[in-house]
Amino acid sequence: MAQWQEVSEKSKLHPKPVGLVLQYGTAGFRTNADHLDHVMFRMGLLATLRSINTKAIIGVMVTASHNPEEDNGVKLIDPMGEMLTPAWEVYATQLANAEQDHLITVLKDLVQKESIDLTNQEAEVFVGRDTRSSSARLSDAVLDGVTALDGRSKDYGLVTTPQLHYMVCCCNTRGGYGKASVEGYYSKLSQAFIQLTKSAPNRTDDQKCLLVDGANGIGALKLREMEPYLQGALKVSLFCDGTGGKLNHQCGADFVKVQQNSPKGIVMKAGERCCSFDGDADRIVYYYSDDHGRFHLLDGDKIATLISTFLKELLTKAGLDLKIAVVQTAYANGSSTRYLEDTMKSLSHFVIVRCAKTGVKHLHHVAQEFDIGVYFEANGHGTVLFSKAAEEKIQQLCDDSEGERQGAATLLKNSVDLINQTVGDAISDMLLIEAILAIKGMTVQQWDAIYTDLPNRQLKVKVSDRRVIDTKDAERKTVSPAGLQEAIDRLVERHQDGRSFVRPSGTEDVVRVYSEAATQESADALGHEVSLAVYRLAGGVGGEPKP
Ligand code: G16
Repeated sequence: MAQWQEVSEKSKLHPKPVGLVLQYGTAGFRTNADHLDHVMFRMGLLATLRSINTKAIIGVMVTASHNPEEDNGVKLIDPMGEMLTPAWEVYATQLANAEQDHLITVLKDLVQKESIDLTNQEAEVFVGRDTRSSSARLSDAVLDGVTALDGRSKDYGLVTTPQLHYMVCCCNTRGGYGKASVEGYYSKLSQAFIQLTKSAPNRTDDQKCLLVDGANGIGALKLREMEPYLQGALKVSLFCDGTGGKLNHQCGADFVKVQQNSPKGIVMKAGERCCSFDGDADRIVYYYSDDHGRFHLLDGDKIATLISTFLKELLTKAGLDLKIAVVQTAYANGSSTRYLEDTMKSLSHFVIVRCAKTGVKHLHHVAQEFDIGVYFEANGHGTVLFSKAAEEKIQQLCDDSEGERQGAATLLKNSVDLINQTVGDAISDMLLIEAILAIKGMTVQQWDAIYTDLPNRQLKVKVSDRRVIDTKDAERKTVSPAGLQEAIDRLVERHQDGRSFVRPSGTEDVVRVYSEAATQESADALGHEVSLAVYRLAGGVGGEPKP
């Protein structure tokens, strides 16, 4: 077929470094940007085939999110704005790793397995990119891949990852989810936010102020663009806005969460509400500094607690019997799980709690099982899903009820409109949190006081091949290498309220170690001891971890 000939010729312009092997990870491919040109071209091919296969628009986002500036990566978006389905992750890995002379065979294999008819088929791919210096040329490589298979493409240029997810969903629902443009996104979210905050009419200017760390990335650009749409309902002071500093360097949600400290150089007044986005604006964490200058972090667990409590209270007021669940990962602080499972129940705010593997794709999937699924990773990546039936019931109640019930139903309806249900979205999450705090008349300190986090620590260990670590039970236990879980169990026993697990990262070449315990000293010691066990039993490199 002439088409294969053309793909083969064009792919030579995007040569694969011989022998390079990459794995589709937690959120797509991710590595140093210099090694990704062929991957991008091939993901353009893959997205085109997926588009034919699903008869829908597919998205390709060029970003390495929280990773350093010199890395890059790609996230693939399925028709309803969700992450690429797992079966196709396997094809993506096969394509990315095929040597040049084997590429067409792998493509033909995929076409045959998925029974894709390439004759007279329409395909369309949306492409977006973050602010990394390598992103423009890498997104050109994606576009080349789409063209090679005669697909159509639309280049959205600089957008946040959640904005591209939103565009894909809007188009595939023929506008049902909203207007597929950045203006459509800004209008939809701003309107919902303005409506919600009307229920909190007496907010002072001080209460409307929020300090936002844009991680020197795309989130900063887009939030600045959005500000006029908010019509003063939120007063944002933006720092790390990309005008000076380096992307994700000593700033951003990942830095703040892992270091448990504020971004370098930020001046926070005591009690001031602050938040940080990550490099592609799909994660958010909040924090403040108290009267004694102590830093307080409100991570994804606190966010999930705030949102699920708010929704549960509204459901009760509206008299709606909808099943609400909170989905967490092994990283969820033990105190948060206890609060959700026990304290909320005792307050008659019963929610179901589930644990999924790391990666929003896993949490999203579990959250879909419920009428309302609130999912958040502790690192601040998450959103809320409403089933179609739940949305219809909420709408019906808005139309048919009156008084307090209608008031609650309207707040629920505006919340549905404010939430980006396709994927975790720092801007949408930020607005929802701000609206909830305003409506409940809550300060950041009062929110923080809902429960007290157990002290915890996250560490990284370098090993020669992180794939030697295999896990089970939503990553809470290791099954290999032999003896590692037993070692962790023995170490955990020595610490009051101790808990620890290890897992290979799917975005960086490291093994992640998590530990928590009754005191910070104990959590730190446990983290170090477990890191040493990983280093010794899983082929550590570069010297033993230091305390
Ligand atoms: C990605 C995923 C998240 C995950 C994070 C870290 O975030 O989307 O779900 O928690 O990586 O994953 P890992 O521990 O496997 O490296 P982002 O914001 O970097 O795209």
